[in-house]
Amino acid sequence: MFGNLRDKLSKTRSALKQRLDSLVKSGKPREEILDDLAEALILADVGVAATEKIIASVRERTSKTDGFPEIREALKADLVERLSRAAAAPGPAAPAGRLAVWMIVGVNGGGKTTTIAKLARRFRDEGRSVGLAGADTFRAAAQEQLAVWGERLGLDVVKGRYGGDPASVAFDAVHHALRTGQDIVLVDTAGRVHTNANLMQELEKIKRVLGREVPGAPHEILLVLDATIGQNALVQAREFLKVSGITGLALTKLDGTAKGGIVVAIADELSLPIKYVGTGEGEDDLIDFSPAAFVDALFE
Ligand SMILES: Nc1nc2c(ncn2[C@@H]2O[C@H](COP(=O)(O)OP(=O)(O)OP(=O)(O)O)[C@@H](O)[C@H]2O)c(=O)[nH]1
Ligand SMILES: [Mg+2]
Repeated sequence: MFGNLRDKLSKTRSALKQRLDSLVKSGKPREEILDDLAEALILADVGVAATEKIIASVRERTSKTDGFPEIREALKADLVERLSRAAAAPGPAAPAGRLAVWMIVGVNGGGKTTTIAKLARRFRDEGRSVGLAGADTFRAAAQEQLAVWGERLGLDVVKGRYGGDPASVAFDAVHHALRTGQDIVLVDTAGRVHTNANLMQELEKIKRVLGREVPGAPHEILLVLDATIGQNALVQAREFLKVSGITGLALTKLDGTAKGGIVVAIADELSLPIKYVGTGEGEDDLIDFSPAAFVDALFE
């Protein structure tokens, strides 16, 4: 899994590595190294705010040395701690032996439906009975896309009518799950409706209906963010934080970007745990996020 992540992060890694390697050879004084390091982090999309904090921390940790290897180790240690703080936030209570309901939210094209397929495949392989709910009724093709995944994975999909009420699809899906003894239902949602305000209202309504029908539901609300859009992912995240009760993040398309530093920016700014990382379009391209493995994969 670690090797896989390392391969998938090759674009980010090689961009960062090039800059760090040139620092090693440069023999520059400490202050210049720290300046260059800040620039490298910003170019990797760590963002200005997080970069300033990281550099301050590296400065403190290495106050007695000029050596680049020490600075590099201090950087790695800071990143692991920074990412771990977000990862350590408490997760949702898992209802043992009862139906679990997860809602997946995020901007259109971010990777919600694909992430649902990946999660479904994983839960199915663990022996859990999984249902899918197509509560994205805004886009005509959305139901079809989920249905294709359902067929491929051999799972029931409760679909809605194009233009229909997404909350009623969620209602139908949980009742189908309760009737058939499913263990977990993954609810796909729209990434775009007529306005953002409508979308947030719609998501709140789905949430409300789920909570009314199943105690404690939704047990997890995963916000899916596309890592390739860099700092815009943060802008999108702030918008979705208007939906109350988001329990964690899934960052997608880490395989396709040279700017994996966005992971650090997101962890630093949002106090939400990064739970999953998407590393491809396939159903098994999903990794549990681990701060240490991520940082190792970046610097290996
Ligand atoms: N390379 C790569 N592509 C991904 C990943 N996750 C999703 N994609 C691709 O991104 C595109 C959009 O993914 P979807 O899952 O349809 O996104 P969505 O959020 O459901 O989009 P809407 O239904 O329009 O709101 C598809 O082409 C996916 O194959 C990933 O981790 N890596
Ligand atoms: Mg979708």
